[in-house]
Amino acid sequence: MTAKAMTEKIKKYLEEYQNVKLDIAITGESGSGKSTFVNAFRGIDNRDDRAAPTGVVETTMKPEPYPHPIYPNVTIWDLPGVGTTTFSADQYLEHVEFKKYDFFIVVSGDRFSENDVMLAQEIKRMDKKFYFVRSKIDDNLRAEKKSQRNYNEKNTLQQIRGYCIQELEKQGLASSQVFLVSSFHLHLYDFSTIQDTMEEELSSLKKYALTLAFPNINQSSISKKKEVFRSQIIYYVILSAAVAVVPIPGLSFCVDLVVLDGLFKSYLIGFGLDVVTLNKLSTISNIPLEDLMAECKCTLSGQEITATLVVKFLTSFERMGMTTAEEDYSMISILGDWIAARRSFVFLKEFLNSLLDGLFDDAINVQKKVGISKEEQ
Ligand SMILES: Nc1nc2c(ncn2[C@@H]2O[C@H](COP(=O)(O)OP(=O)(O)OP(=O)(O)O)[C@@H](O)[C@H]2O)c(=O)[nH]1
Ligand SMILES: [Mg+2]
Repeated sequence: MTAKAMTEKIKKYLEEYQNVKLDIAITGESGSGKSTFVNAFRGIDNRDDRAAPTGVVETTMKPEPYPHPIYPNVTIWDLPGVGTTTFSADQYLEHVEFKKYDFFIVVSGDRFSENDVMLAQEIKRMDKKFYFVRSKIDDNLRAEKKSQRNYNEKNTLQQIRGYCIQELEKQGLASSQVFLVSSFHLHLYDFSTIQDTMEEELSSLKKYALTLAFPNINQSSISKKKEVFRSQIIYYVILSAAVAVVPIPGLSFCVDLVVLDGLFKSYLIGFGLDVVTLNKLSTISNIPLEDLMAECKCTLSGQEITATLVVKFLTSFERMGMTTAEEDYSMISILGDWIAARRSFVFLKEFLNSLLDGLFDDAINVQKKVGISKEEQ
């Protein structure tokens, strides 16, 4: 296979991953916190222009699509609660075109209603997945803390969970799993377990979409992103080294800067380390941008990616010591068209792995800084 044919094949393969559609439907009674959950899931504050309207609003009667701001192939749908329509559960599912969703999340801010249960049963009958989310947990814990002398968060959470499961059982839905969530503090309680549970039930393409779109709330969600990026390094190395023709002053070999520029941007955005996200995070958390930047050790974090910066970064990495790998070049059996790329191939592979490690550490440190300050409030 020629280098050109190989790169075409890889581009197609990567595009398939980038374009896979994931549609998540959020439903539940009026006022249960659906729209707030939709926004939180998309990493958007309720006050953001792109946010689903929340609070005292006229309830919409049809599903509203909210594309993920970074990965528009992932859409979170804000559905009207079945109780706010005149439909029965089966009519409702037809009305919202249930077939197009990969799964449903039924949100309740209090107890799960008869409507919620009927809907879940109907979703199950249609061979679709659903998850119960009990929202506004922060409110419950706050109230409980004020009224209980021997307050214990863990016990209170267990009580709420037990109560929800019991209620669902009473209404005919045995062995349901209920996730306790605060849409204002996704890093607390059960939100991260939702990711693990959903992933188990998705195909590898859709799992990929969910991993990238899932908010960066803790070490696990960020680490999953790193693994997704890492699994694709080899393809980007081939893309940027196989047919690279641009000699770069200061670098001992050629690479395709356009490919690397795009890749670096996608890493920064994925880890929440791009300029826009860090600025937003600073505003929401009330932590000065300089303090967030102080958590970042990687030269690229919080920077506008430009060709100049990419070259600067590559040359500094090469200068730092890629000398010992020289002998390893002979190990790579790349023939014909590929000969010219051997050096850049080895370098880029090591470089991208190291970059991901650095960005991962920065993302965790920024997250810790923001997470801790949220809990202190
Ligand atoms: N404390 C707390 N408040 C929440 C949470 N989720 C939602 N709320 C509040 O609950 C109220 C209703 O939230 P919405 O997201 O508008 O609820 P909805 O289900 O979309 O309501 P409708 O569109 O009218 O059906 C708002 O004032 C939210 O701020 C949460 O996790 N914690
Ligand atoms: Mg709403």
